Amino acid sequence: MFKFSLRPISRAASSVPTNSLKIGSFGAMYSTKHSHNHKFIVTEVVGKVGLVKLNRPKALNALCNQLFVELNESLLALDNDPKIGAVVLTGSERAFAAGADIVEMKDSEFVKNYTSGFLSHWVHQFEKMRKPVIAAVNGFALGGGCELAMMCDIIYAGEKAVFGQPEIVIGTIPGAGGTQRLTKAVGKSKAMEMILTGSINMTAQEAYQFGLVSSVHPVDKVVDVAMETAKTISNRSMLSVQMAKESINNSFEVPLASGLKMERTMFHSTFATKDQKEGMNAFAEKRKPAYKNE
Ligand code: CO8
Repeated sequence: MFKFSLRPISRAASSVPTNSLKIGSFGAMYSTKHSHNHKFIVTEVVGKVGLVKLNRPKALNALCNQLFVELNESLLALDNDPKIGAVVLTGSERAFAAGADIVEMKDSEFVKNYTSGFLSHWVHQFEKMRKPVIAAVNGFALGGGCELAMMCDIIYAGEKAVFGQPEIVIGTIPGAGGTQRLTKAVGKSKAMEMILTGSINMTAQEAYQFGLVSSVHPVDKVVDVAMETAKTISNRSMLSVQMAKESINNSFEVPLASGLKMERTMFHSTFATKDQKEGMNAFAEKRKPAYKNE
């Protein structure tokens, strides 16, 4: 069974001092306060934003077990860090992720998959994330890579991004949300077409037209855009952000009346926070709110 230990980013970072680090060719130098290098991911903290980059270039960021162990470790640390408001997840310009590692899983058997809960422990941390995660997708987002992007709360695409669920080509089907989240995002007909043919041909523009991604940007700008959105979110009340995220995600789980009821209860709850008082008083006093996440 998969296990990972929590290593706070800030503590781990002290052994890897980085003043200024350019990741890929984003076109921007990010000042970093913290940095923690794993084998297959690179994590930075920029202000209140955690930036996690998948870093397995030779295999187009194919999602192997070790990569997911590291990703989960990093996400857990960021989710538990009170100084972090949002997370950006990205890959390289060539690939966000080309899917689960086919070589690693090709000899796996049903009994082992079933008893070990294969995949569920990979995605568990994502599904528990309280803080928003924004995907900045360049290049291939295929199979588990497309599913990983769809686990995020917002997706931005670089103009050469390609989305697809090609599992059917290799004799299997999507296993981490492709048949569910993709269908909800793009509708039945498009999801059927993508999943049943396995074609790797949904362009960034098409993904935008179908509502899979929020917007499309030049390749070297998409991470900057994601970082900017993450920064904006990080300056809101974290309480309100997390309640809003929870309420939106709840809409996928429950009938409308239940969703509206939960939303209203959450809305009422915000009036128990100091941040609500601060936000509304700041508006009335024509100043910027200074949230304390209380
Ligand atoms: N697994 C393992 N290795 C991969 C993968 C992969 N998914 N994708 C690419 N690679 C490796 C290639 O084997 C190659 O390695 P090497 O240089 O050692 O031969 C290297 O990456 C570069 O790939 P290519 O030479 O093939 O590069 P091309 O530009 O010619 O083609 C493609 C790029 C089109 C992306 C092609 O590599 C491809 O089709 N890859 C497989 C895509 C795929 O089928 N993905 C779905 C996998 S199944 C899956 O994801 C199930 C989801 C389970 C849930 C996951 C949890 C989130």
